[in-house]
Amino acid sequence: MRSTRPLPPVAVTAVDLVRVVMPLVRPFTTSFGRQTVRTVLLVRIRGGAADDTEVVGWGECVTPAAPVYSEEFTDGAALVLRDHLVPALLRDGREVGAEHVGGRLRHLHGHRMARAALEVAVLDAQLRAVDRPLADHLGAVRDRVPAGVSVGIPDGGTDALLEQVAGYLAEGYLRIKVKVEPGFDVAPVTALRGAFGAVALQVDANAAYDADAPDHLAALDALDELGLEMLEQPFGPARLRDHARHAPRWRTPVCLDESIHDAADAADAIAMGACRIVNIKLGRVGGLVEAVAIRDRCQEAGVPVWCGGMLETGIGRAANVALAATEGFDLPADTSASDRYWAEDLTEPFHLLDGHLAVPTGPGIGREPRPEALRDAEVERLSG
Ligand code: OSB
Ligand code: MG
Repeated sequence: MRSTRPLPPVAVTAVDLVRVVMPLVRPFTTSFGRQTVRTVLLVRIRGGAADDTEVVGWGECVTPAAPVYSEEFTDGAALVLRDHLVPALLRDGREVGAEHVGGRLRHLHGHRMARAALEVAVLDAQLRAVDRPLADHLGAVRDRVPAGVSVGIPDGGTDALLEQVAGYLAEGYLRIKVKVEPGFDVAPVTALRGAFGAVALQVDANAAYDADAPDHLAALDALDELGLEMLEQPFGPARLRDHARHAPRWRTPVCLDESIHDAADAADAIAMGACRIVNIKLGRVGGLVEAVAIRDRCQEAGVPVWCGGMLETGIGRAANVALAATEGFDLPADTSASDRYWAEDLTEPFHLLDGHLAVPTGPGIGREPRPEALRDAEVERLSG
């Protein structure tokens, strides 16, 4: 990270897992399934700052309830945090900094979303202890980030999609991302182009297409005619060669999401010609350190990046918005306003102002759960 001033560690007294059930304002359907609620897993770090004052830090684990987007899922994340990640973090003493999440956990494989939640919680506590905002720590170059919106496959088909997109455009979102799958792709996206003209439009297939199925390829070729900003993750996460095989035929840049777990993946994908844009989600890649490393690797290669989302509450979104405020994140992010997801966010809400979200200015991530929202939440104490 860019910060020049090193952060003092925090003396951890407790790590808690807090689960909160949050109903979405509307179902969110992708090629991998339909979600109506999010069971949000929060990591809360409690500890002492250098001057012995109490500090608390928060991180959101972005796992879905089931292993549908990647191998990770919420119950698995809770177990690996409890039995492996937190014990490894505290093994060599209770004085902990965010860099230890990379160091002391290096021998453990995978579980990047769980790891990221722990990293952000530790960093949040450290930053609060010195009264410094995360965006400053990351070297933010803007105080607001351009916001896009990711629109699920609606129960009501194309008509419902047109209505939802009209609403989001009226609210001021700067670009629209539509979820597609075989059978719901060319027709609805053509209808959107017809209805809304030259709006910034892109699609996300969440790996639903088969690179050897002629009907799937015909649909992707037809989407390529629609002037999209990008085509996100048409093929499987491990299918870099499939992306490299088909991408050169398309004018539309391919953006990879599920395929990119670290900076080396990004370098490989770019070198192979598998993508021309990278979606960076700090959960998917194991935290902010790796997210920034991917950004740097993409910048060296002249590949644009943008900040993706996983239907976060205000806790996760606060970290995303700080990341999206840094150099290189010039494309609109999947960081929408709180009311796109929740009737009531867990934190003070994020609002859309002139198509942008304001970067939090408070210490740490700049957001914390409202006490009422946590009152009935389940808490599992991991240590201390
Ligand atoms: O592929 O970008 C994705 C949500 C859950 C899982 C995967 C994805 C998404 C989104 C939502 O597109 C983005 C958001 O948080 O608004
Ligand atoms: Mg995606």
